Amino acid sequence: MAKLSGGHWVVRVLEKEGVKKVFCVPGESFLGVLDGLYAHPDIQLISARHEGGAAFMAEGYAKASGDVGVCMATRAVGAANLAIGIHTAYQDSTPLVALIGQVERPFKGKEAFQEVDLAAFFSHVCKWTVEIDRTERIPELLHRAFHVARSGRPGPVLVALPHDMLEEEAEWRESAPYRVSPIRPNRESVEQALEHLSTAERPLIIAGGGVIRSRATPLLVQLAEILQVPVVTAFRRFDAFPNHHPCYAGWLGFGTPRYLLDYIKNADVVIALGTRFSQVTTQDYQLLPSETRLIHVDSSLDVIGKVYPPALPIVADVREFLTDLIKHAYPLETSNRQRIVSELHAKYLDFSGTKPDYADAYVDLDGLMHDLVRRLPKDAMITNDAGNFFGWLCRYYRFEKEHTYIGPTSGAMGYGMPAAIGAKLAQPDKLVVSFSGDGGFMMTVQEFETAVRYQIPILSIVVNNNLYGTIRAHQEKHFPNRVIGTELTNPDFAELAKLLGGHGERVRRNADFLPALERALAANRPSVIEVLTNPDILSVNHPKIR
Ligand SMILES: Cc1ncc(C[n+]2csc(CCOP(=O)(O)OP(=O)(O)O)c2C)c(N)n1
Ligand SMILES: [Mg+2]
Repeated sequence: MAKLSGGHWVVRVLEKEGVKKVFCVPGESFLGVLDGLYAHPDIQLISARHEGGAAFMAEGYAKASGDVGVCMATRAVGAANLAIGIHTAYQDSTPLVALIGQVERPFKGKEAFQEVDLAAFFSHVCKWTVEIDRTERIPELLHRAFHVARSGRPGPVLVALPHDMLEEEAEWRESAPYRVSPIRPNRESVEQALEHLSTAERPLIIAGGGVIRSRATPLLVQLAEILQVPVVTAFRRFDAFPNHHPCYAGWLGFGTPRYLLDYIKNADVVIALGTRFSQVTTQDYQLLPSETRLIHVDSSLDVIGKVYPPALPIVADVREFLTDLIKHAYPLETSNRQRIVSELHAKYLDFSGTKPDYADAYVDLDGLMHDLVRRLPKDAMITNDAGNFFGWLCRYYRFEKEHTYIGPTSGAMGYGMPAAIGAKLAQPDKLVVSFSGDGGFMMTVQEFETAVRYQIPILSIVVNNNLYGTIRAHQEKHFPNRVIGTELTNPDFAELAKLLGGHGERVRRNADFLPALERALAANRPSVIEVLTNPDILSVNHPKIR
């Protein structure tokens, strides 16, 4: 039997799990794994400039590919930097395996160089954490890490790998990944759900991440059409349902319009598909009154009842559930429902309709969205940071196709551009565009160099108002005339992009945006379009300054 070092065992397991990309900042504590990757050129290593960027790349890659994302970092210092991406994967239910080099086994407990108990440190933001202490156990525990990351409600798993174990040799034994079949609902639950839905006066479907993950959107479209039920998407899950479809009623999040909240308050039956009912989706847990009959379908037992006690809890994969439900569903006498569906969709169209509001002294974001919605191909993938600029994207962009949106429900700034790098690696044929503010872009700007080095042609739109605008808006509302800590100065982002080896454009007025976009698209390399906007306009609902 051939002997292999621990580092090479790790890479063998990655290969068996079908891993194609690994994102890291290298460290001496996991040299053994890096050496294993050297011997496996089929797995591409992307070496980033900060572990936060590497983690966001892996998370965006996982969302865009439907596979498990893998990132690596070194001991406490690298792991601490990685934490923001791990937390994002946790809140976003994204399957992620983080491999962290750990101090040598004989030195443990002595507060060795960069020592921290990694498994304990990350236990609150991971589905599972484990430190592997014997080379022989690498296949068993690492396959399990992948299984835990992708099963039930997916999420991050942290695997700590002691430095010396990665260099110790042991005899290789064959191992294989295991996959659990998606959970089917029982027949009785499906019949009851259908009964509730069919007899409802004012029904509603809330589509969450579980719809996207299980690739169930086409089935959901069918169901909504047969039973004429309006569909809303959960926070930052816009692409769970085509936004131009006549059954689409809008989205839940910051700034959800009144017409939708009013309808939901009076809905008698709500069917929630693959959503954990986050604070933002539920409008601070105020969304559903106690009288609502809730049917909650989720692949995880833990999610059910966490926020709202359901009248009918169903632990099942969303796609399996919809497949079974549709088999039994029959068209109803639906004139009343048709009216509801078309009224809500008309209100959504009205709310999200763009206008060619162009300005000369700065870039008007309404006008910017008007141009973007028309120019970007429908299958372009969009990622974003947290920030005030997001209000415009959220309100006006129409996600018409599946798998076109990748956004953090964790609200992490700095996410957009590295997540776009990960998404582009997963979907090289698609145009991938990130949206950031000046504050968020600067948090992970160094990853633009990573995109240049690996020739990953993403496009980053940076909305510059020289402010941490969101916080400034909160400040002005809650503590008027007491502005502190929210003013920024910035470099010329277009020049910065060029210095880093990419393409850069700086746009000062709306008329110049589309030509700049065309040049950036034609450049076919990492590009930044900096958009200079008016710092006085701090909300999508702000009366404009002309
Ligand atoms: C990592 C992280 N740090 C802090 C925050 C809090 N926060 C939310 S939005 C925001 C300001 C964003 O500024 P910018 O990116 O310039 O966008 P703008 O709001 O100006 O459009 C801050 C600091 C956060 N969401 N994420
Ligand atoms: Mg800003």
